[in-house]
Amino acid sequence: MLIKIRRGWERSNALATPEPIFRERRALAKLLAAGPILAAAPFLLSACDDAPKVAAQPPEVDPSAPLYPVQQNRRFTLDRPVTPEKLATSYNNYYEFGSSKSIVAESQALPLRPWMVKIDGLVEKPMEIGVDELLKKMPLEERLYRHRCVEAWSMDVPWSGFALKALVEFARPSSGARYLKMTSFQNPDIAPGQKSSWYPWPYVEGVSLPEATNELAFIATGAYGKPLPKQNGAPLRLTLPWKYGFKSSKGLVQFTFTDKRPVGFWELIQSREYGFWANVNPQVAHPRWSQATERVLGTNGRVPTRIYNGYAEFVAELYKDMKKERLFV
Ligand SMILES: Nc1nc2c(c(=O)[nH]1)N[C@H]1C(S)=C(S)[C@@H](COP(=O)(O)O)O[C@H]1N2
Ligand SMILES: [Mo]
Repeated sequence: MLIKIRRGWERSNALATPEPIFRERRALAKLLAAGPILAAAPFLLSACDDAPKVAAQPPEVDPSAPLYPVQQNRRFTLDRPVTPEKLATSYNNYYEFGSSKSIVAESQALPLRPWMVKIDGLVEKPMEIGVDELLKKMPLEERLYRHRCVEAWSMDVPWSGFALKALVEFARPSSGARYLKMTSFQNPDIAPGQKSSWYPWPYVEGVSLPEATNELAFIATGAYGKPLPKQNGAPLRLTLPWKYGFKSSKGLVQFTFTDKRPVGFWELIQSREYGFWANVNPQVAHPRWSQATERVLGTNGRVPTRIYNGYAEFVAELYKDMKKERLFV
């Protein structure tokens, strides 16, 4: 008898939107659709029993929760398993909340609403738009992407969100725009890392316009079939899977179209080690370590790193006439 054994990536596809999550989210969507009174009902009821007569605090509900899960776009899939959710959402880089990998607790202080997004610079009409309004206008989908940190670890994540290209089209840049600069939130009152004036806050990153409109460039608004956790960059997080992870900014509040190449947060600190292009290349070592291999979160041992992190067919064309640029730092 022929027994079909599922390959690793098929299993990971199934894992991307597990059925229990589907059901849970649908139930929540119904509850929220019933209006604020019903949604708050479980908490009101608890005031009628013998519990202390202090109004119970309802848990913070992300108003975007009913949007998820979204349909997976199978053009973007993986040849290795999805990283366990627990790992991808607890091993983080988010210097606003500290320089260790454990910033989950600290990042919960970030208020997600109201969250205003500025679109400005060389555009037809500068604007400011609330994130929920923006989400309504963007075509949400799920994509499975690799993520390769410049520190030589990697993970594989089912992101939800929209193509950065859709936001560029919505912004209607003028003909002089050549770069897109993206700025993260600044609020030292809640982000302890931002109290250190040694860092050039806020976190800034940028891409060329051809990169921004490449189909791979993505804004993550969710992960694992749910709204994005704060520690992973909610409510808006850039995802550029062919570049080192520091290019994928979290907590975005501003998209500025410009004719000048933006200088990134890490580039400003140490341009010898962190450049503008920062494309993944196993043959170009970081000044202090090799980039030939990577540690995949949740596995033992190391695997070879791939040129453009495995996405050469999507992006190599972008750089064919740029031999003089430092493309891989
Ligand atoms: N605003 C902001 N964005 C950021 C960072 C940061 O410190 N601040 N770290 C970057 C780095 S180095 C990496 S590897 C990824 C980590 O994303 P993760 O925590 O979801 O794995 O976020 C990137 N985006
Ligand atoms: Mo990173």
